[in-house]
Amino acid sequence: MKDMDSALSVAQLPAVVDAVLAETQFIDMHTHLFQPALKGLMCWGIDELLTYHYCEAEFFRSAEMTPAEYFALSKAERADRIWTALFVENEPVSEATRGVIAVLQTFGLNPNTGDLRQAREFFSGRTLEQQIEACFRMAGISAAVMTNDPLDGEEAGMWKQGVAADARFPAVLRLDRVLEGWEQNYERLQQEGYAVDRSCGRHSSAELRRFLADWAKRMNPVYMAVSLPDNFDYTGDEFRSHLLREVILPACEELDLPLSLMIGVRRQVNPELRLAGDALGRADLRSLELLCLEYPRNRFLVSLLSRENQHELCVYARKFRNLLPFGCWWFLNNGSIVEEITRERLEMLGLSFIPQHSDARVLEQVVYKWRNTRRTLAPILSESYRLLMEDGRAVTRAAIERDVQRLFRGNFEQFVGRKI
Ligand code: RAT
Ligand code: ZN
Repeated sequence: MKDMDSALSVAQLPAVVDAVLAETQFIDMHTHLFQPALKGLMCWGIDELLTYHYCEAEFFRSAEMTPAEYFALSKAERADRIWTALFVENEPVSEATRGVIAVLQTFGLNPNTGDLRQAREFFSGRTLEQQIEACFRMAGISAAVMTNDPLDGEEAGMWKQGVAADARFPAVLRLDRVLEGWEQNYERLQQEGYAVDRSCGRHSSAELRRFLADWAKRMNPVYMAVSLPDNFDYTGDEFRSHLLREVILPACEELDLPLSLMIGVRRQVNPELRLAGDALGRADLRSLELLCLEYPRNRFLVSLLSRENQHELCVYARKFRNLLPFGCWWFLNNGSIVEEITRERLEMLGLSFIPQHSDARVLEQVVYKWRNTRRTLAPILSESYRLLMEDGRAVTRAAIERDVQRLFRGNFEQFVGRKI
């Protein structure tokens, strides 16, 4: 028998699982990174890493400075303040701050320094292309799926001039400004030649579908996406339910695109903190149930922000094959919680889910975020195979490879109907 096909012993499991996780190129199916052709949108380098809003939220807990004072500073000054408060005057033990240390170490930079001179010098000597190549290689990813907003003036302008596809960065048509900000945005659509009105009646809905079809043609997205609040209620007669029913779901069906629903965010509970000012709440998943039931020809990629919703999500995924749970999103992306959620999903769904996405906003974050994911996942997978072996099944390296491929590539590719 070949090595790949021979049954592993329990003692061999951890090393084989580690190796397979390390060798498999993952698809990062939700990020806020941008392909280089979308000039100036990709964030990278030490100042961006330090001013990541996950770090900013922690900064305001440790520093005297008010948010207003902080946001009046330049980006480099903000990064300096965060470095001093969270990395010099404290040990950076949180997930987000430890991530910065991991990035510095990966690029051979001193993580114990009092200032950012060495790091700044290093990053300013790199090109974006070099950095993409290095980060993808070190993160073990082959693609980072973008988040593309057709109503962001700067980004939309570039798409309209034509952006050549970049296989490393598949696009996603993000609909928050359409679905959550209709009142503020419908006039923009009018200016662009779509005959929509405020109440989005019948003719207007058709025009909005035309808008989505035009953008889908431009971006060739792998899915459409929207984030929704904890109190999202599809069962009632909310305006956003009307838009979903009349516009978004029919458009997704017609264009054969899944819809990603990220539910549970409470935007701007503390507006002073800007991007760091959002919180979360537990959602009522009856709305999700209804969507999956009423739209069997639509496919839903779903991530929920509340830890308390995770078990229910698994139960719903067992009822509806058009629902694919993904990732441990934002406030859930911490080792202890990822571990709990992933165990639960493996126990309830087998291999039919996507364990994680990075949500990276800064290029180098893919390095530490995927390192953390592999580190957390390795013992969980080993333990699942150990139990399986104890219960009588022979497990081979080839089987583990097939499973890891499915979790981190195959499930996504199959759901979006495209090879990435
Ligand atoms: O995780 C984040 O960075 C959040 O600010 C959000 O962008 C969230 O991931 C989202 O996609 O809405
Ligand atoms: Zn995101």
